[in-house]
Amino acid sequence: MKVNPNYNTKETLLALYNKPLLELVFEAATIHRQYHNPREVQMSSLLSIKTGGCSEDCGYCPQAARYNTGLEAHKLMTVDSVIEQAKNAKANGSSRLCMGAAWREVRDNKDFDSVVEMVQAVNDLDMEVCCTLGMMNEDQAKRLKNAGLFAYNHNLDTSKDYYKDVISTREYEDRLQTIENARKAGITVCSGGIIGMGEAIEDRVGLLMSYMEMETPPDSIPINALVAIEGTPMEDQKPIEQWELIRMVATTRIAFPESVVRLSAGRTKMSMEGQALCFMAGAGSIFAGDKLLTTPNPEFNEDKEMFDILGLIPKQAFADGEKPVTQPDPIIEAKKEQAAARAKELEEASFQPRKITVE
Ligand code: SAM
Ligand code: DTB
Ligand code: SF4
Repeated sequence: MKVNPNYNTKETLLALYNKPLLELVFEAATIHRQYHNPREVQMSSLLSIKTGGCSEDCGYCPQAARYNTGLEAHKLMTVDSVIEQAKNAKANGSSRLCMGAAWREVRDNKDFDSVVEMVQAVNDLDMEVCCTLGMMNEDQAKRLKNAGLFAYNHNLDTSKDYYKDVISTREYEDRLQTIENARKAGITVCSGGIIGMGEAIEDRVGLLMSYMEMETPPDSIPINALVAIEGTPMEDQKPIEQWELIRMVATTRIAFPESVVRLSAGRTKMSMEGQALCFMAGAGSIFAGDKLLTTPNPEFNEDKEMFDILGLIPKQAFADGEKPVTQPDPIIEAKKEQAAARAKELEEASFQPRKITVE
């Protein structure tokens, strides 16, 4: 993954962001066509596998336990229901499934074992599997990779400077470390941010600078507009204009020509023309399906109609990288062996001929 050397400083990136809008879109569209098929757009579906009750204080998030957002918390979904949802997403054209958990971090417990099984099962459906589970260490990343994980989503959300105004329960550095752990395990990195949280333009550019400074920038960069949720500290944030989202997509496209830019949360508030400008300016992916994690998103049907009108085609799975091979997971295999041994014991016990004593 390479970066654009013409825009690798704060000053040059800021000047780019502030270019006359149509000039910016034109430059982005030109670069997009050099590196990507402009008709192809990846459809990625989100699935909240564990909802709400999160211990973190992310100021935008409906799932933080400390805010009264009226969201109903749910424990981890079963592997079978995840498979059902994945099949439905695939049938509707999605080539990637991103499973999100309202966790601060991954813990080595039964729930994580189930997530590993979910990754194996969805990879077996020939879909790209992505997870967003909070912070994780290197061993956990390796275990997910071994299960067939294609991508890990872990957003930096905003600039390093503005981060402390948004979240106090973790450091920017923690996020960078998790991204590094995913990368080291050979998992592709999906990392981006949110605009409309009250940040300055410099913070939007600062977010992009954080990716510029990485050894390798993210393979995909989601650009979200804040979904202002009642009960969170950001409930009163004024909605951004769609032009700002177009500007951010275009700037990201130009700065990271090889990465996939994902037009993420905020599409329900955009017109089809606004989205069209984003695709023109290099958005190569969307979240598809009537729900993001907990908030509404355009229906599959609406997006199908938009794709038809704009002449877009859904991107095939693994067009940008080989399908990971699912390897047996030692912990799950050991559990299966234990369960089989226990079942055998029970079976043998129930076949013991009963002693009949004749009086
Ligand atoms: N708990 C994990 C974490 O924080 O990395 C994964 C789930 S978290 C909900 C995933 C991402 O969703 C966040 O990093 C944030 O960028 C995005 N997000 C959450 N709430 C949002 C909102 N109200 N508007 C826009 N994006 C939001
Ligand atoms: C990303 O950048 N946006 C997605 C995904 N990665 C995990 C999440 C958006 C969440 C919007 C609020 C919600 O639906 O809860
Ligand atoms: Fe929401 Fe993730 Fe923050 Fe938890 S860690 S509050 S789920 S964004």
